[in-house]
Formats: sequence, structure tokens, C-alpha cells
Amino acid sequence: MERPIRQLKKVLVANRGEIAVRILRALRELEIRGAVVYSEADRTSLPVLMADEAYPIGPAPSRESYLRGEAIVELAVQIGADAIHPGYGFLAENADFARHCEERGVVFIGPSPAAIAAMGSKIESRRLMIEAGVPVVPGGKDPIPDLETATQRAAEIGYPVMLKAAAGGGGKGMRRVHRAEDLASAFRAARSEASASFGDDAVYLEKFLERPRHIEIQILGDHHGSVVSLGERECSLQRRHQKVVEEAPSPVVDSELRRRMGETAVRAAQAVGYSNAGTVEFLLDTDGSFYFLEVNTRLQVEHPVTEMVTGLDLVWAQLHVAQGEPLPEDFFEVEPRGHAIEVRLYAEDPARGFAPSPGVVEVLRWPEGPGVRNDCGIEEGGEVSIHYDPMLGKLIVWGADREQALRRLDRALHELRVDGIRTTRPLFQALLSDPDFRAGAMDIDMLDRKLAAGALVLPQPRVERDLPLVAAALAHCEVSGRLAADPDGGADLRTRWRRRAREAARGGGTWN
Ligand code: MV4
Repeated sequence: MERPIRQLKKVLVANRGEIAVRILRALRELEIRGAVVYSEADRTSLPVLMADEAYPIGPAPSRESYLRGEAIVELAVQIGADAIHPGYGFLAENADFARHCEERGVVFIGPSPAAIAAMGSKIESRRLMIEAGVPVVPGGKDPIPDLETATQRAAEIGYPVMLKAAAGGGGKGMRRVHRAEDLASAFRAARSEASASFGDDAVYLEKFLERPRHIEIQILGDHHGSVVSLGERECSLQRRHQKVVEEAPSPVVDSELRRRMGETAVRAAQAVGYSNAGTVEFLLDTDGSFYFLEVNTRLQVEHPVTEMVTGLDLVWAQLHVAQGEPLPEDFFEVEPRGHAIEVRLYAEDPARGFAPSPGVVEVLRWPEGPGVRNDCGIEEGGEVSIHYDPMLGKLIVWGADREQALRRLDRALHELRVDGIRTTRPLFQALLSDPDFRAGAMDIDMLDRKLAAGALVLPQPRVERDLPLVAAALAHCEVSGRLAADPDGGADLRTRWRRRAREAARGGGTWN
């Protein structure tokens, strides 16, 4: 639907952490006033420090703060914000929230409520895609009413098949069936799980694809009917349906496949009248066929890898589109240059089954230098809360090709300093020693398979190895009186200990 040009003067960011920082940076560059909401747990957080205006929205639990859609919209009206940027997660894909924004005259920086709603239903989105000639995984487009239909449909498709909950997502409510004799029990189980988990027992059937890749296309639509593809991202490295490493371009997508997937993604977006930034997800089969999975109606966590290889700023683009501007001509000629890899740094301990590692980030020094970007939402001294997703931020590297990007990632991970919590850094260091990852030979199951088989050698955190050395150095300093004069100006013992530790353990190394 056409939108008149409306200059945004103030935008309320309804999010926290690294994505709130990311959006505030774009707002400042565009000289748009940035306001944020924050929960009590985030009162001293980085976005609050960076924003022009900051407003408390409630106690720490998300449902009492960042998910309070009506309160957030009313705040936007009260403070005179022209628009709300939802970021990702929380309310970003909530059609009712987007609708409420519109009803109150606040621009929602994202697609229309109708597009969000249509893409939120697996059945509705599949139906729309089939009508638009977008390839979907072979199987029915309607829910399976009974076992007899399931048996007949599975025989037509051919085993193995996948039962999927219509209201499911993110891997929940899926069941693989390899043989006809297993279908009855799987069908019953899938329906009862769907009913229990989603309040809707509708399930449908698809051909099960063995070890496909997850390739997603970044799209951008304006309010004048134009949609453009900005290339693909390789997102196959996932742990329990959680993306861990993302890349652009994909090691296996050549320019012809990129053109075909891009055209298909644009067709999918146009089928729902898509505007603003979005992602069309595909499964890429081993024979080169690709099939529509879903559309994510938000800016994604992994958007920086697309920015690094296209040179575009996707949040700038979102804001210009939200103001009613048409897509720039040069967006239609974009081709990826070089190679970007993103790793998500979570406060989790890979050596303890990725157990959460909340707490105060006592030391945090991100790597810098050529081709290194970090999108981080927390400062040294900040606290990783148990209330929210434990991602500290993302480390993104760019190289002229994938090999240089891999080498740069290795250097950046070595340079990163984090202390006070454990992080997923050892996982990425292990992947950099894995021949399949280095060869770009990933599939959606690879990481889970390798972790289950113990095939990834996680380097032990180095801090234990340095402690004896540090203790010896301290003892020497105390005995030799070198600590007599207090060079730390009265800093507390722990800070002095850390400074000594850094001096004593000078030769680099990691702290977690
Ligand atoms: C599939 C599939 C294989 N065959 N469908 C998982 C989440 C949901 N978005 C769709 N998913 C899958 N659907 C068929 N017919 C394998 C997966 C899948 C997956 C897809 C993308 C990324 C990671 C995944 C991890 C496990 C399974």
C-alpha cells in the first residue's frame, strides 16, 4: 500500500541488548532522535546510556516489560515518537502489536500486520507460496484430517516423510517417519503434541529431506510495490534449532543459484505484499533443489553478514522504507563482495553442555583490526541476566574470500578477552579445526551430530593454566617488595590481582 513520505524525527526502540544498540547507532547517523524502553534489570545497560531518551517499562521478566505491547505503544504516543522499531524477538513478529501501532498513528518499522499474520501460519504461508509458484517441500498443503489420509499421502510422497504441526515452528512439533508401520503411532503422537504445545492439533505431511542446508535470502520491500533480494546467508550450523554460525555468501551457492533463489524469494514476498526487511528461508537439498520453509518478518540477528558483503546498512534501509521512500536503484544490482562469517557469543559453557553462565562480565575486550566487527549489547562490568537470551553479542569478520575470513575469525577469537563468565568461544575455535567446517561442507544436522559424537575438540579455557603462573608472579612481587608502593592507586585487591595477572600472563591466551 502506497505510503506518503513522512520524515521520522523520533523512534522508540522496543528492545534491549545488541539489537537496541545497533538500531540506536543507525538512528544517530540519520539524525533521528532515539528513545528506548528498559526493564529494571537493564536500568544501567548500554542502550540506556546511548539513547537520547530512556523510559522504564517494568520489572525484569519480559512479559512484565518488553512484551507489554500496549504500554509501549502508549508510551510512544506520549513521548511523540513517530515510529517504533521492534528489533527481533519480543514483539517483532506480533501482528496485534503492529496493528495497535497503526491504530495509534505510530509507524511500525516492519511489514504490515497482514503480512506478519499470514507468514505466522505454516499452513497459510505454504498455501500462499504454492499459489505463487514458490517451490515447497513435496507434500500436502492441507492439514491431514485422519490416519487413512496420512497413510495414503505418505505412500504418494514416499518414505521417509516428516509430520509437522501447522502451528509449530523452530523444530517443535516435527516427527520423522521412516517406515509405513511407524506412521500410525507417529501421527497420533504428533497430533497430541501439537494440541498440547500449540493448542492446535493440525499436522501436515512433507517429504523428509535428508541433511539439507538452511539457506535464507534477505529481502527488502518498499511501499511502492518493489521488492529486492540482497543475497543469501548460509545458516546450516545450528545447535538444537538455534543458529550458531552464519555466513554470506554460502560456500555452495553460485551466481546462477543465487539468481534463482533471489527471484523466488522476491516472488514469495510479493505474494504477501511484503514491505520493509524480511528473510525467506529455504531448505537446499543435496541435489541443488530448494524448497520454501518460512518467511521471518523481522530484521534477523545475522543481518550483519549481509551488510559486510553488500556494504549496505539494513537498518538505514528499514528507516528510509518506513519513511515511504522507494528502494534505491543500486539496491537491484547488489552482488556479494568477499566473505563474512558471524559467530554468536553466548554466555554458555560448551564444556558443561552449554549450561547458561550468567553473571558480571568482569573483563570484556572485543577484537579489532582489519575486517572485524562486533555488535555487542553489553559493556565490561555489565551483567548477563537470567531473564533474557544470554547472547552477549556477535563477532563478525570479513575477508576477501572464505579462507581469509576463517583466518581472521581465528585471530579475532584469540584476541577476544572475556572474564567473569564462560562463553561459546571454545565451540568456534573447535569448529575452526574441523575439516568439514573449514571446507564449508555443512548441513543442518552436522553440528548436533558432531557434538553428540564428541567429534569437536573443545579447547579448555586457559584461565586455569595461567593461575599457577600468576600466583607465582604475585608471590615473587610480594617477596621482592615490588608491590610495596601501591601502583594501583588503592584499587581493590581483585582489580590489582587482575592487573598483575594480565602483566604476569602477558603472552596472550584466553580467559574463559
Ligand atoms: C524439514 C527438515 C527436513 N525435511 N522439513 C526445522 C525447523 C523448521 N523451521 C523446519 N525444520 C526442518 N524441516 C523437511 N521436509 C529439516 C528441518 C530441520 C531444520 C531446518 C532448518 C534449520 C535447521 C534444522 C534443524 C533440524 C531440522
